[in-house]
Amino acid sequence: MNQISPLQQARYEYKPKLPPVLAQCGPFVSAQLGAPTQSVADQAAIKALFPDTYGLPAVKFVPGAPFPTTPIKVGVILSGGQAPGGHNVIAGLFDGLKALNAKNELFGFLGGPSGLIDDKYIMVTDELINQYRNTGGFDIICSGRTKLEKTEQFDKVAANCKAHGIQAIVIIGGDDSNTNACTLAQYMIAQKTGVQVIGCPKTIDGDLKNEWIEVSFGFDTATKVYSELIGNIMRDANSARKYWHFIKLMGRSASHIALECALQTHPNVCIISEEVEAKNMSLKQIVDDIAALIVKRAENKMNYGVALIPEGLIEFIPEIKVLIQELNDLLSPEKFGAEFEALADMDAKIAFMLGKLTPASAALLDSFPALIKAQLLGDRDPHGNVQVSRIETEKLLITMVEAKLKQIKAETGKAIKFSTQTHFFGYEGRCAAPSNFDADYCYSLGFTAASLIGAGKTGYMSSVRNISAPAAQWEAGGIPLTMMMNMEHRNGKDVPVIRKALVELDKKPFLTFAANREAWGIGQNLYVYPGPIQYFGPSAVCDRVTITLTLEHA
Ligand code: FBP
Repeated sequence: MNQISPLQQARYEYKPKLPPVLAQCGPFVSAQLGAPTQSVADQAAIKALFPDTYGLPAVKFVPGAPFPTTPIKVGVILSGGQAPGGHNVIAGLFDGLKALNAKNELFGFLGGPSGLIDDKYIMVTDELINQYRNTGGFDIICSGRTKLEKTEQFDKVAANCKAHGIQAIVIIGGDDSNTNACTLAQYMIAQKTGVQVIGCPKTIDGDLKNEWIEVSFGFDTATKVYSELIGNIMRDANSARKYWHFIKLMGRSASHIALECALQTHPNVCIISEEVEAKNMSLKQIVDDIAALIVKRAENKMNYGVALIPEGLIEFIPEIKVLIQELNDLLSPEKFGAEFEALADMDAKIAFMLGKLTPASAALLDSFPALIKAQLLGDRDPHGNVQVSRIETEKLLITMVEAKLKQIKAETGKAIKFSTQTHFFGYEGRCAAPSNFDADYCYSLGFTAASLIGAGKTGYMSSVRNISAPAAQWEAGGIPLTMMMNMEHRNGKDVPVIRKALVELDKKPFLTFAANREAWGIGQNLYVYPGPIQYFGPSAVCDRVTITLTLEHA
């Protein structure tokens, strides 16, 4: 039985595009060095913590004389949540390493950082990688969320590298994983191991970006998949004209995904968490605004609509943020964690917490439907924190809007029909077959990582720039990991971390949305139906980049 779909079979033939410098010279390029860099903030503290990698210059690859290389061994891991294109990063890395020296070897450590620590790996070979070219998923070596941050873990990694003769590690991950890559690079220099560490920017959330990293890979494909699904739902809403669809979209913290999908599809409502925080909006205000729009549309005989809700919203609503902080604190092992866990059932747990929270937070928790209370008090993450992504914000909003509409009816006699459907789009897009953009970008990131290794660099993130233009105009190079760092207060301590890029309210993507949302809110026939990702056909359809990237670099 043929287990490969016809599309996957055809995608094996796709040849990802490279920035011209790599397409012409392969990994035999010269590293043109820029001026010394500094971290985005807290320069003195970051410099003290990363004395050997701080201030390194950014690197741009230019054509250079071939340099002879002796064979090297390299390890690679995929870290954190899946993002379309991860396999192509490994393919680009593999091809780049083999172009440097056909005897180079690539170790694929299994299951994320834990594979590197526990020395679980497979060898990446031609035969293996060829089965995964241009495919979605991380299943070639799988991923994991173990945090690689303790010295004992670094000691094990160094010992494993020494045992195998590995001279470089490539960490494909988001902001946290690349923060750890930065610490590991400093450790490897301080311990004189000679092991280079290179990062690659991954996450569908799109929140690992800056001047040098224009987007993290996977954002393009994931938002195209979600926009297709949203468009399909919009068409259904516009056909049946009887439901309001509340759609929660992944994005652990930042609202880039919701914003991009709104720009692609023109929903009636899209909440942007960063705006909620900036305007200090309460949950009640958000609900009142949605209810007001529902009433307005109903008055125009439109008892239907589509609302996009970012997954991270709950943590940006000021009073809920306080409640969550209090819960995290009260449920810590130092406070009442054990006592709370020992309670017989959820009712007892809720009563216990209501007695411990401040009056304002207790009143807020008590006002939530039972389902949300249980989700707020349910399983914690490995750090003991509330798992906000499991909270069904879309259902909470619907319940509160229903209550508001009842109140309106009681006050005005106006009965508003409000029938709902809920959706959560996240996993549907994380392992999709990469768009042409992500296939090209990821392959280029991996190939650039091989070139950085060839050029002897460590403590760098692979950087491919000018990516809103066709690949023939892309540039390749590296950015020091320390450049993206600042100090943040986490779990009671000041720690160095890569700064997360949230939606900026004074930049074109948000401003474009803000200028149009009122019209989209009350409009009829303003929905856009993007349809599925196209892999073959006219370039205007197949190679289109996200609206966010286009607007940011217009
Ligand atoms: P990364 O930041 O690790 O790329 O993960 C992104 C993400 O998809 C978020 O959007 C989401 O909140 C989270 O992962 C869910 O992760 P999990 O499936 O491990 O619960």
